[in-house]
Amino acid sequence: MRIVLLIDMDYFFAQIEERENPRFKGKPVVVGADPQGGNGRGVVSTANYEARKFGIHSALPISIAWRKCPAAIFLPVNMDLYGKTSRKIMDIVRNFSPVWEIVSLDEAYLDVSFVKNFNKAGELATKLKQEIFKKEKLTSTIGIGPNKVIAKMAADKAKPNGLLIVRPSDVDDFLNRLDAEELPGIGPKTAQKLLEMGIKTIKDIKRINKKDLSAHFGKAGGYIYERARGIDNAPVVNDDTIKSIGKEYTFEKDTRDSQLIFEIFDSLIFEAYREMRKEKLLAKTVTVVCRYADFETHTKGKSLKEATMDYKTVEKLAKTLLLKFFIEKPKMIRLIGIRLSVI
Ligand code: TTP
Ligand code: MG
Ligand code: MG
Repeated sequence: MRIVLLIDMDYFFAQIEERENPRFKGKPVVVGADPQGGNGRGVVSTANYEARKFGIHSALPISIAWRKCPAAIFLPVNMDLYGKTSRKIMDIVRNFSPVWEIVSLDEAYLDVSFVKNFNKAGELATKLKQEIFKKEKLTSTIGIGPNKVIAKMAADKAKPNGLLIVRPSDVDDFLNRLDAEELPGIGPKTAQKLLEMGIKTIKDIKRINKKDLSAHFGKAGGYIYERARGIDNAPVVNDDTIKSIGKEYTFEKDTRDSQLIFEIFDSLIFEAYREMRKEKLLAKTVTVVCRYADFETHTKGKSLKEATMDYKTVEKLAKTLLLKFFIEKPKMIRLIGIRLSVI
């Protein structure tokens, strides 16, 4: 059984502005393009909940936001500050599970299956919310479910400053009470098409078979079919794990036998290369690791000018790096490894 957690910061850009300027609290705040007295041409990045009461939301033309609430506090986007704050938050988030996936500046998934039950996951979530609030003075919302889609939907329902746990046994009830367009992947266009088919709720979607959904919506139809039933097998994966591939080998006996070492190394390069190919990735950086008999461990890496999938190029660079270890220290070798990374 999987337990997936989704954390999303509340009205992120606007909340940071409130934190920096406490006098904004309780007033409508809109972060985005310059409204220019109603003639501005850009859009709203986000608005705090007070401003949302006036119908102001992300992506709304700033001129319309101005008309809806000219008295709101309109602020420009301070991306440096939001980026810095995001990095600090994500440093906290990553400490709560080894399996994390950052989705955007204010949003991340954690696979917390290791806690074994949903109550414990809830306790972990409360701690995470508290730690972010203590260190960054910002509120967040967390959704917990048996997969990413349910976790995301739970967070959407619990906003702001909330925590909602949807246990596997609650999934059907949870979904049956929602409208079709609340299912991630169903945008306004798809929702409109569904409405024309007489489908308004997620419960209604389940009346249509997979073939018909696919006929209407192509590949998305299959996802809609599964998600309406609470099925989503997508793993929580961080970019680092997927974007680099490493292979290593520990010798049965510590050795300096160059023939043996380079023979093993050949097969490590080949295996890593083959996996890169399978993932359709290009190698940009080659890193070689060497652990000596006394466990002293060193790595040497070098980036190519351009990412490549040319075997000879990768092999040549990897072997040059390994050779350096050989020359540098006359110690016995315990382990060698190679890592190919896309950046
Ligand atoms: P969201 O998490 O979608 O929204 P939010 O944090 O402002 O509000 P909520 O409480 O509903 O989560 O987006 C995070 C930030 O990304 C948001 O503060 C501003 C930025 N953003 C844009 O600049 N444009 C957009 O269209 C959206 C959706 C977000
Ligand atoms: Mg948010
Ligand atoms: Mg978000």
